[in-house]
Amino acid sequence: MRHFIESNDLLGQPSLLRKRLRDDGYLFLRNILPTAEVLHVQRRILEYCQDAGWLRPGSDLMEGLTDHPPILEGEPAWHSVYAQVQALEAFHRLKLYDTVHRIMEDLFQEPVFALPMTIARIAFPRDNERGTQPHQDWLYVGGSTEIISCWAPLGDIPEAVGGLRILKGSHKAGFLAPRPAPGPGGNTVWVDPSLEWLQSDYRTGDLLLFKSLTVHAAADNHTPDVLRLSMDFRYAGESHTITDAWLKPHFHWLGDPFSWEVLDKEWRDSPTARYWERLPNLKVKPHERFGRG
Ligand SMILES: O=C(O)CCC(=O)C(=O)O
Repeated sequence: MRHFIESNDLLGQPSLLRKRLRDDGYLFLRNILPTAEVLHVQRRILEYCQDAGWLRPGSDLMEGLTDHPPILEGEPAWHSVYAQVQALEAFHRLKLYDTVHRIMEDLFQEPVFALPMTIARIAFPRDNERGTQPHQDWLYVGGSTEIISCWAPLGDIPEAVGGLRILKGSHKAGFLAPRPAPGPGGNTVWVDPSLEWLQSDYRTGDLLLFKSLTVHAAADNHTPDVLRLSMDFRYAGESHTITDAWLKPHFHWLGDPFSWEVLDKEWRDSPTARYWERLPNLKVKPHERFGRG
């Protein structure tokens, strides 16, 4: 598997950063998110997994080792763990970190905002056939095709554990018709065999950015027992239109507890809560074909 090009050397050179994103459809940046905060979120999520009996008894919490049969996003056994993750202020705060915001302003060349819906992934080993299949985010996100997706490991993710892979240059094929597939999101698309999949090991603090039309997928987890924890969120420039579903929490279609009223009640007064209601120029339209994230 070929590795991502690291783009840290282009930080501070916005036009080169924009050109690389335009050319390759992704940017891979090391050491962007604050390590201590990422590790804090990772620890909390692993505690929820441990309380649910998903971790191997007696193992070190931060190793994230599981001997539990795989549980897929959306299954009933997953709801209560995920509701705790979604109620964590520190989890939602990570996307609002200054450094990320500044990079996005360089890319959009205007004020930017993070879409409120923020997604955590708890991907089990021994479940590769139900991993996230190749897809484009635009199917789920809608709105402007310029919206940028961000994917971040919650803790180190060695190559053997997987993470996300990117089909370099795939954004240039336009929107690809989806067809049903197993795994998160429930859809897949055609993969141009002339294009190359890229991957990397991920370290705490790394950030992978990609375009809404860039095809990406989960990389297989080759370990028998390591959970893969990650988060993904999206940014738009203020002149870009987003869809209303992305103002709501992930899995809001299930109703409570996946509503802001329930999730942010402990941190309703923090700047992380409902920041989008304070943005004067938000352009929102209905999502014509809402898919799950
Ligand atoms: O982490 C995953 O398995 C899926 C992530 C994804 O599809 C995304 O970030 O858009």
